Amino acid sequence: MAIQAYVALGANLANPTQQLDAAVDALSALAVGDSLRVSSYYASKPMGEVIQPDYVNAVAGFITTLEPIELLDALQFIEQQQGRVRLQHWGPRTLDLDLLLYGQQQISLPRLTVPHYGMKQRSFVLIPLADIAPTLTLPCNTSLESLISVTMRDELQKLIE
Ligand code: ROI
Repeated sequence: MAIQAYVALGANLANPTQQLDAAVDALSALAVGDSLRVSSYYASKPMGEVIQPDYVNAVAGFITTLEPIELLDALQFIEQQQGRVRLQHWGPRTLDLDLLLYGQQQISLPRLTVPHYGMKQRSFVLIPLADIAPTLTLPCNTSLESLISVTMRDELQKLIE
């Protein structure tokens, strides 16, 4: 089965833009044909209480034949290849790859919750997602467009088209 998946990318250490470029290269190997689409890159202020550098965020979408857990394993492998170490919960990282959506499936496993639990509130996920999937509807039947508020646009700064 070929499924449309969306992945959020985030980095705030060790040249974040380069981290995202390398991650996009690695993700293209998971995509069927030339199905990979990547949003603009955005600078965003860190969410959460931890004092840390600003993030660079983006979203990638692609068609994949991997099962959800296989895809999660592949994403975690890419994170590790790019030197991710988990120092602190909600702390800085070289690369974070979160599986946002896997077709219209709702998945609840010990290692994996899809749709991603925080995505509906996060400007740095919704706005890049809308770059590549403006008419998307989530599995809960909510349109992506209806989740994006005007103020969310002010929270992000577009870096690269
Ligand atoms: N804040 C921003 N702006 N972008 C992220 O990708 C991000 N990721 C996180 C936490 C620490 C919650 N904050 C973030 O994991």
